[in-house]
Amino acid sequence: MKDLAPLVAGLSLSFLASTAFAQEMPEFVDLDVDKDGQITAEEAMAHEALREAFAIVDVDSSGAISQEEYEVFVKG
Ligand SMILES: [Ca+2]
Repeated sequence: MKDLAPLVAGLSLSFLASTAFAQEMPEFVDLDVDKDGQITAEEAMAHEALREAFAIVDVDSSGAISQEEYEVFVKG
């Protein structure tokens, strides 16, 4: 089972990294200031990481991030 050690260590590390990242992200409802169910580019300006990733998170290029798109971004 010795051969699995690097793999397990790698998985633990990526789990920790994703957990730390998730903790830095606000809730969807906190970013959706006007509560219309979408985070617009303007609303995304409030969060640096989201602002930078906006085009990637907005998977369907609708110009706004849906709750579903946001969950994918935060939780992977
Ligand atoms: Ca909104």
